[in-house]
Amino acid sequence: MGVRGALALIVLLVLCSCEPILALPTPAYFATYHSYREVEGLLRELARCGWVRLRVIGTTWQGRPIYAVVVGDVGRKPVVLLVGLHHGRELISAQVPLYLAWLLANDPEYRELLGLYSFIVVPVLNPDGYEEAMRNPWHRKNCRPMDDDGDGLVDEDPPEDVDGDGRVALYRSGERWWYEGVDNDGDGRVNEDWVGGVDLNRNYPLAWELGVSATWSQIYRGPAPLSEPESGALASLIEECADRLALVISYHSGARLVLYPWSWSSEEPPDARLLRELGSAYARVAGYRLMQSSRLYFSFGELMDYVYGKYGVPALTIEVYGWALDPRWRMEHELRVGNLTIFKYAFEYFNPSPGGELLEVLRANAAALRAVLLRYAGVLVAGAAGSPALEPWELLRCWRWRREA
Ligand SMILES: [Ca+2]
Ligand SMILES: [Ca+2]
Ligand SMILES: [Ca+2]
Ligand SMILES: [Ca+2]
Ligand SMILES: [Zn+2]
Repeated sequence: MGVRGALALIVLLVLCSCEPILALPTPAYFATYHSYREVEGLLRELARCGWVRLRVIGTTWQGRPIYAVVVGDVGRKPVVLLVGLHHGRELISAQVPLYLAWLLANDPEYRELLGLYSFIVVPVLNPDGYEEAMRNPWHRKNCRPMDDDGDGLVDEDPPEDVDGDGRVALYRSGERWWYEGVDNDGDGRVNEDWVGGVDLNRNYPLAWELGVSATWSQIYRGPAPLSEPESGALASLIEECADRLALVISYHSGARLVLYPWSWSSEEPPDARLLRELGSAYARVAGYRLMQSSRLYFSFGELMDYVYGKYGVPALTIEVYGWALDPRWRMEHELRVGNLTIFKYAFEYFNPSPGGELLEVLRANAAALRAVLLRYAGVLVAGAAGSPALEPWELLRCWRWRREA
């Protein structure tokens, strides 16, 4: 055995001899993105904490389990539901709830929240889309097998990284735009039948009928409301705990915004004042802008509208990162060759770079959620119909936290 071998053996022995009961990762784990398999490993590790349970709430088209991390006493405490990754390419929207689940398992400041609330965290609602986005950073929808061009072949021609630079470029020339790729099936068209799919955040039953019915569209609503295993699983989970829900947050990326209902209408929601208060408290701490969702753009059959519209539960959509509202960034990241424009930064458009930038987004969102939950504990807990009234000592704690927050 060489010096290296001996060293490895020593490291191994040390690791084995002092292996903790829980092998929870450190914050550094969250500074990079992980495959879905690695995410599953993390979730299993979290579930070894006494106050954390792991549930499989459904199975995707490609057979991947969809997990819910259940933290604290969901039977007694009002439930805060956190949902990430409706859209494959928005990897950061999974990282935020994963990080929060880890904090709730690990960090005393966040575990303290379990005195007031319980949490259900669905960090990756669209695991197939998550994995597909590793190949094609433009991938948004789920992976329901679909023959978009009606040639009898399913998902046969997605974009690909032809020049091997690790990116899938978007080309534009005048009015015409297209993605990097080859004609996989030799039908004379390039990238005409991507993997999947349905836009899961257009598949919920509220105002679904107003959504886009063209199957090739990035915002295709699906053949029926809740037609997809992913959205169906989440809807069942919500139905199960609806009478105890205190707050629902749906994480996305593409911009830096806090959005409140409605998405489908420019009307004010009945609880506009409360929703704006919650939203602006979050926005202030995280450094985002607050806006009614429909002011960004209209969307139909979307989760936040569904939970707020059907159950009256306060719900927010947080766009945690992205450059959609910054045309200058986009221009700076485009390459111009004659009248051809090439854009290669899909990943960076939706996701912070690994390292400090990524950790900063996670920390800002964790602090913002904690601040909102403490500051508005009184109203959120009381609002969770069917949840038992707070004990006097709990109210006292609310009051103390309110002053801190
Ligand atoms: Ca086809
Ligand atoms: Ca397809
Ligand atoms: Ca083709
Ligand atoms: Ca084809
Ligand atoms: Zn999204």
